[in-house]
Amino acid sequence: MKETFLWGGAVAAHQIEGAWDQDGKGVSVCDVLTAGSHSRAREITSSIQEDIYYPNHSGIDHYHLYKEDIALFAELGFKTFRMSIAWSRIFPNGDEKEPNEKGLAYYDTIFDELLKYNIQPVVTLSHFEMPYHLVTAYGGFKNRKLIDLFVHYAKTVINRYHAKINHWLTFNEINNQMNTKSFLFPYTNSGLLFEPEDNRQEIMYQALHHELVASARVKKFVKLNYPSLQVGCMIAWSPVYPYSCRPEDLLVANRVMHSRTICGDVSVRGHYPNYILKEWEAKGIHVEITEEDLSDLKEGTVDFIGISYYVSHAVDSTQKEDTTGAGFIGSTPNPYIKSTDWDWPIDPVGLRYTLNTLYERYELPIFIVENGFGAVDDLSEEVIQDDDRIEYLAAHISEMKKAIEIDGVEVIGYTVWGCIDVVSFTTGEMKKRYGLIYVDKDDEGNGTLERRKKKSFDWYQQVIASNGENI
Ligand code: BGP
Repeated sequence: MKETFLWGGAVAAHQIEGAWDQDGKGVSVCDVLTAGSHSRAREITSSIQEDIYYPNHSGIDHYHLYKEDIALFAELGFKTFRMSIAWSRIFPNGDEKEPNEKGLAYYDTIFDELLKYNIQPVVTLSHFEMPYHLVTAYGGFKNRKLIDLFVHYAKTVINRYHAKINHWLTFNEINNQMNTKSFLFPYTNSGLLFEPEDNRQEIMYQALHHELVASARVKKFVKLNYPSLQVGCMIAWSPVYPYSCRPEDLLVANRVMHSRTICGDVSVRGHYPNYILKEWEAKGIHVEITEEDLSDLKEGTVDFIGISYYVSHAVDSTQKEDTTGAGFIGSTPNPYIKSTDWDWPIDPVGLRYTLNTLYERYELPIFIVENGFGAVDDLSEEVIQDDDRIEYLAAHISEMKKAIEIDGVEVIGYTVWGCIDVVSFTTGEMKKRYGLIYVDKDDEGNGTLERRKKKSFDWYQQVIASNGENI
């Protein structure tokens, strides 16, 4: 492992900061989301209602407790910390000309605190978050105007922080908005709310196109003004396996993988691949793409690929129903792997496979910016004995090392998702914990917010100190 390898942790603004309405921040799409659970989906309320508990309003109060949190990250030995900027702190409604200085100053404070410990911040510009006003007034990213609004926001923060941040990611898990089975991803990724009569796929592809163009324009801006900075895309990359060696299973698996590869193909190669153009033609989907868009995509290709990796899926071409809840026809439980309590398949070898397929396809550096284990912590001992989390992380890191050392894949960093307990994105729960650091807060918002090191804290500290030798 190279000495420059970026070990660290990852979070997103809306899942940790709290202080949802302080210092001029506007309402973000996550601020109107209720709490859900494994079996009950989160809901959107069209306005903030007093008698409802909104988990993202308070997060883990990192907004005020950042010094304590960053000191713990420093103790872990983090080389990097992946975080996001809440767009609604900088432009409360999203369409103002002038930014909110208090929001900008807040992130200066955070970056300076990280840099004090030589922790390099990696910033996601939009991690499932945009000002809610952009949904109600513009309909989210299906509206072409969002490209300019996003680029204006991006230029504002890049101009302000370019000397402090080297690695930038544009949209978190940009491909996940294609999950139209769930309302949550299209809503938080792209600000989309659907009417029953809507052609969801057409709207979704149009919004995705606007995001890909916005992302490319940001990269073009950086290339021109700050050429030493690195801009990456961020893709949720869960591999899809054929359930059997039946050739039809392989074809279905390949087709389902298109929902991952399309974003990589456009962001890295700078143009739409034929398979998607053919799919649109066959389905009668019309996506409005201008000549300028095409040249922006071509000129704004990314420097590296950021991925989140949690799970893998398997598809069986004879199945007509989704039996796993993974969101596509034919997906079926894989008998060779176990799952978490939230039914997320655990597949470390799939990470090695993913890194290989990505590198063979794109030959660009890969940054694993999310990987982690969501579970209920057992509080019966003074130090939380989260051996399952250690086992999960150790297995994935070990497969990543094989990809680097045996297969020759270029991986530049690894950040544990939710290195400190955060509000779960899909469920809004606190009890689905990923942290190496426990936060005393429950699903109703009660708790002292005290931070406690789990057993995995000491373990990961050793992993980093030995540069991945002691796993
Ligand atoms: C990814 C998101 C994160 C994060 C993670 C775990 O999709 O980028 O924001 O939350 O998944 O998901 P959850 O919190 O629902 O367990």
